[in-house]
Amino acid sequence: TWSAVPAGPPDPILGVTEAFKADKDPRKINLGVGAYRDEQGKPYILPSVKKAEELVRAANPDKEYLPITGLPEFTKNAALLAYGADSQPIKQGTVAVTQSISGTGALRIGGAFLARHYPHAKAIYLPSPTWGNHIPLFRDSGLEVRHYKYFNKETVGLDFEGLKADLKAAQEHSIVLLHACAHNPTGIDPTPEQWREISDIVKEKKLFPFFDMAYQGFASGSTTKDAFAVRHFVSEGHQIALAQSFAKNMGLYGERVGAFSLTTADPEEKARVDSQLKIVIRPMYSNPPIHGARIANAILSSSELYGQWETEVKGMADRIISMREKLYNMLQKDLSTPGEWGHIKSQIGMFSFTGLTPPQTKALAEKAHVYMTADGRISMAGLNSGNIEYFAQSVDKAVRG
Ligand code: PLP
Ligand code: TYF
Repeated sequence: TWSAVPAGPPDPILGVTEAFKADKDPRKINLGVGAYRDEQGKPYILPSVKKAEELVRAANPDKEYLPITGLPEFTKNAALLAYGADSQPIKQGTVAVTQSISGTGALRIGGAFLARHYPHAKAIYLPSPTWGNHIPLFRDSGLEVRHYKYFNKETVGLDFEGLKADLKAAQEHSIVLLHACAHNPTGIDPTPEQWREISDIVKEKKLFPFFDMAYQGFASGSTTKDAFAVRHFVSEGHQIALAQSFAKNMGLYGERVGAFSLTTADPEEKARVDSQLKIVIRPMYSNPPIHGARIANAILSSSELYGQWETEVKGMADRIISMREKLYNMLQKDLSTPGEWGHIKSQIGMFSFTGLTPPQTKALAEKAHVYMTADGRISMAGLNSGNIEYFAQSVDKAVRG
């Protein structure tokens, strides 16, 4: 029956982990997948998450099905975290929100909803480059995927002129996907001033902004600062779509906690959109998992746990920032590695786009047992004081060839 099914390629990101696992060298380092590691290189369960989980367990809750759109207290609090208590749609009760299977599931609900109900051309513009999964995800949702310029190879920075030109040339009413903060894979975000300009262009061209916020709190250490772009667009009167993930900022990766929301014109429109979100979700997976949403909600609904969580997110962000500083000093100053390495310090979030070439990343894997994606992206969280020196020396050797 399946004789005509061709073997598919491995996932470019998750495939790196496979290669890492197969390597038996004790010096090996995995900088492929974007998952936080602590100073010992171990997965990190946030103490606030542990406490929240204890609270959930102590309440001895049942395991009944959630409603189609998930745990209502959780989705209310998730929207509040993203939009802020002062936002008009929150105050007016016009945010249509549903729980989702983490950020990926939120994007997919959004893609499916737009493919079915967006009244204009079903084209979505993605930044180039973008998170690899965006492309098949939106294509499989039934949207036509297009691209806008984002990265400037020469400056290892934002190609802001290219971005503006591409958005200005985009077909009116197209959908435009924006990484809310900590752009994956480049680690380069627009400045607040640039976000204001982007918002103006999006308005002028009547584009529909779809924000992917997978790293709120993780970029700067502040959930408020990282929500700037989303909140600015909303305050400028844009209606937006928003995908939220609690994988990184709460370390709830495998629990699959997320939310998808749309801001609507009024409560009556919200009710209609809510009803159609249910109709999109019901035949996909019926209803979302309950445990992680309870944990996230225990944190978001308690001022004490919330405060602790904010400190812990900042701790993760700060450790990554200190690794950037160290790596920059080692390459630029101690080793005088050929090239300019300032971008390692200025980039933000989970990743650094190093500028290493595919042959160099291949050599790093084969000769130094250092694993990263072929585009030269490294997960900064995979570095710690125990392996950063070996990493810097290996990069130095690879660059010198
Ligand atoms: N969007 C971006 C830009 C990401 O980097 C990620 C995870 O790496 C996601 C969405 C979704 O991740 P998850 O489905 O685990 O929340
Ligand atoms: O490292 C990245 O960019 C992500 C990580 O279900 C990831 O691809 C891994 C698994 C998953 C979602 C994201």
